[in-house]
Amino acid sequence: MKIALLGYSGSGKTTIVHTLSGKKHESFDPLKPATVSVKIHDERLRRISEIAKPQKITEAEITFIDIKGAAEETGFDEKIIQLAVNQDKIAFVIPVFLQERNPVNELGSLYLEMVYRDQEKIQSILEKRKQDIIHGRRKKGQEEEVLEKCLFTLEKEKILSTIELDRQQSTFLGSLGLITVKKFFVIANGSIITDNFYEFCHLHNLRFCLIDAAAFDKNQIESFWDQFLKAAELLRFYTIVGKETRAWLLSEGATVLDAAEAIHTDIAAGFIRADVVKYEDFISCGSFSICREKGLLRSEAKTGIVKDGDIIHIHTTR
Ligand SMILES: Nc1nc2c(ncn2[C@@H]2O[C@H](COP(=O)(O)OP(=O)(O)O)[C@@H](O)[C@H]2O)c(=O)[nH]1
Ligand SMILES: [Mg+2]
Repeated sequence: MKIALLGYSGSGKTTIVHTLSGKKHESFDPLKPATVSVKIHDERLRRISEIAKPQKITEAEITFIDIKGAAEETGFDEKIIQLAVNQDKIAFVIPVFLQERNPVNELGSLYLEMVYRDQEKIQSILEKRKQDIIHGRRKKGQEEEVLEKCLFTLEKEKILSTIELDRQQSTFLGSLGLITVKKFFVIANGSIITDNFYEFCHLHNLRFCLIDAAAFDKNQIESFWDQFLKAAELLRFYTIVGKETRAWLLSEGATVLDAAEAIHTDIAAGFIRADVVKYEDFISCGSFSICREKGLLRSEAKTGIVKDGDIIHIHTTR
């Protein structure tokens, strides 16, 4: 799971990654950002492993892309934006620890910068397509309608992830390199969030988490990751296979087939069904078979929705 950190210079991106990974890194080439993988400290995985007694325990991992910040006055270079677009998720990093910076204004600027960037991009795509239609090289179709709808949304200063799209429409918009198609979330760097910051996030449907990166209390790591994953709309599921217990990440709303896909494409291809047990039930019963006897095991077809904490055993044809 690759997460791009996007924020103006000095917002604390590098400090956050350093705090979470324990590794020093710095990239001097803006187009080759530092890429740092961090294992997610996971108390549930530890407790599952106490019962399963595996030889190997594998935590889920987040890869942070520490993208070089820009000054708020100049904004981000197009190539930098493209770097962010190419990752799975984008987090806005906003400093709330500095007296001299106004977090709401800074978040507003970053948000609007992305809105205006997509607006310009769609305007130029539409302009080109209009010329093609005028000169008979293209017929007006559904794609132009979607683009008009997007432009309308952006003109209202709303991001494109707020539009309901079918699969075909999202594939089409995804192919255009638009940034606001991706859902953003916010990492507030500091210890306190003001009411107006909270309200801004709420109004714009932005989930957020808080990290005091420079004075991080290691005892808070578990609750930080819980907050972070909720903000990023991610959940964790677990597998106990052979001699390994392992935690995995999935996007909220993903299916057991998506879970199988995350493990291995072969497992998804041979998918028959999945046995699923809730984390709490597994801990109280002590095994899958007791969960089954107590009626606490659900058998899911491909479309079953995975919930945070599910322990999943996938049956395959191979
Ligand atoms: N007090 C305080 N200082 C911080 C915090 N996060 C970053 N800093 C300081 O702010 C400066 C910029 O941070 P850096 O991580 O380099 O920002 P970047 O440009 O976004 O990568 C550095 O001097 C950090 O030590 C924080 O949470 N609290
Ligand atoms: Mg930095």
